[in-house]
Amino acid sequence: MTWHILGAGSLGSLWAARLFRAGIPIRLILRNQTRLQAYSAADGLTLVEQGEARRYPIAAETPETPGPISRLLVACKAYDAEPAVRQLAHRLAPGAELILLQNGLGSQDAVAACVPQARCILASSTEGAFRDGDFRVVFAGQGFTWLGDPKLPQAPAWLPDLVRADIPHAWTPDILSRLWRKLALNCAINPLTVLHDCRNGGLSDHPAVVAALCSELAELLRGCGQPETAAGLHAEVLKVIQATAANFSSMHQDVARGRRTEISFLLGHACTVATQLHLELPRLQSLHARLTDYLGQHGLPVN
Ligand code: NAD
Ligand code: KPL
Repeated sequence: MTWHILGAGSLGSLWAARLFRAGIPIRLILRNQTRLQAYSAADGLTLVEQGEARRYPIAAETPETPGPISRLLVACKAYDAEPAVRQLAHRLAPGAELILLQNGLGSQDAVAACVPQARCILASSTEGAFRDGDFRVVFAGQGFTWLGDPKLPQAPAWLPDLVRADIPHAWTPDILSRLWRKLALNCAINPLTVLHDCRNGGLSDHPAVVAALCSELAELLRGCGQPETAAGLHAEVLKVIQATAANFSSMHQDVARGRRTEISFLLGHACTVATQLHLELPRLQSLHARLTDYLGQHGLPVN
């Protein structure tokens, strides 16, 4: 069965190249005719691994191309996922499955609500990729992808495709815990690196602030029914700060490049859920307000 890949950016291209070279039928869905023409001119998608670039002539189309879609990998940013899927809703075949690669939380529910006829499988990935040219992606960091469906524990039939394509992954009955854990890590680290304009390791100079944030995030996690993630959060955040000390967080990189962040699906989502649960988390709320101000002052969207 053909995989359609919506979004030929960093992660979408990384998945596309590996599926394609494993002989699995795939088609890229690009935004419009202009992007399709640019893609044709580029003669395919280029993936750079360990300094070596290879081009893959993967078939591509636009959302307007007719034909049913049974398996859709949604590889857009969280803020683009719902509108991008909405324009394909009429093409989804009965029993269609969507794999949602978005970081954070909130976008997955929005997508599921606009295509109630489809099964939505959620993913949480620690793989790293970035674009260094049009339709050219660098595989920057080996990682792992957790996949799961909070509504249905049964694994999908296509997992062997990922084995063939050498995409490190596992099916988990508890994907929401994985997503909450990553969201909490991102909330404890990324906004502070933006506000202090520092690498992750720079947060070692602010131990009390990190500890206080972790305490509020742990309260939020307990409120969301994630007590195990809450218990180890502070220690894990310190471990990640140390292990990634030399790196700039993804949010810092977005801001430095003048790109829209996924704030609404990370810190924004955490604050929204806290309000829904009637939790008072003043440090989290104040961090959100400071980050929002900062983004606004730098001419970036605040949602
Ligand atoms: P990206 O910006 O590199 O790619 C997104 C692509 O989606 C872009 O090419 C964009 O043009 C395309 N797109 C948006 N709307 C579209 C539409 N309507 N039709 C067709 N294409 C459309 O983003 P990314 O870095 O690949 O991130 C995707 C998601 O994966 C994010 O939520 C991110 O947080 C998560 N993630 C990324 C990485 C990484 O290393 N890049 C790692 C883990 C998780
Ligand atoms: O995922 C991250 C990011 O930069 O987005 C880490 C490295 C965990 C920092 O929060």
